[in-house]
Amino acid sequence: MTLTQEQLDAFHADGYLKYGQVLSSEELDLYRREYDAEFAKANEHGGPTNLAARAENRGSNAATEYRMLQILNMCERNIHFRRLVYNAKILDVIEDLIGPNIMLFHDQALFKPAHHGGAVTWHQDNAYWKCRPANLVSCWITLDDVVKENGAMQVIPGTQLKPIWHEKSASSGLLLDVEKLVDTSKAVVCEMPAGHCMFHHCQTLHYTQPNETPNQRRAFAIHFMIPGTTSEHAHLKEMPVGFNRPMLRMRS
Ligand SMILES: O=C(O)CCC(=O)C(=O)O
Repeated sequence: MTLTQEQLDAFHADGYLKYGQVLSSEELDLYRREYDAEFAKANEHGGPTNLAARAENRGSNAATEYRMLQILNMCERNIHFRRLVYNAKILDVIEDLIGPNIMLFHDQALFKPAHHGGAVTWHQDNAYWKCRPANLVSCWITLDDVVKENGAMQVIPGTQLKPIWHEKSASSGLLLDVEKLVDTSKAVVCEMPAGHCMFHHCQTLHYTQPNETPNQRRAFAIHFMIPGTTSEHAHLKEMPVGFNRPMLRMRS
């Protein structure tokens, strides 16, 4: 066991765990360099996805004024990020949370540039993923110091216990912000230095605010599942092991 009983109980009660440092300063330098290089490459080839452009309920200039940039599956394009999804310190915690056999669901780099970083609106991950069993756990790693103002992760403790209905936009089919269903006075802000991480359950309601500060906010999320997990998107068939969904740890 890597987690203390207190940490385990806290995760099961609250649906998240602010953990601590996972990257040394040398690793941090490396990942920052590689992250920036991948975004530079993506910019040369049509640009990373701008999630802010999809935030329909944030006003019509969201796409031009705000950028919440995403590169999905860094592990497919960069050997260093491929290694990071196998990081033993992280997998030890994941093993305590979901068991000894661990598969990658996906990873993503989530970049809020300075001054114009877009929000990630309140949501439960599994409203998008529709996985069963709904026991996936994410590790969210900071590559910059994160405070509320530049987009630290905010969570509502205890919300992992119940899925909530996420309404879809009639025009685009995209899920809408569920802020109106959320008691945001209960939000906990996970401010952390660079190189630290927090874990959250796939039903924990979470949010990051727009970044209008002069400081960029680089983060990397790894989403873990157990083998045999199905998704409504895959017609409830088991998601197969593959290059983009490797087994990361097998003990039985
Ligand atoms: O990085 C962000 O701003 C949000 C990340 C997120 O929603 C997630 O990792 O599930």
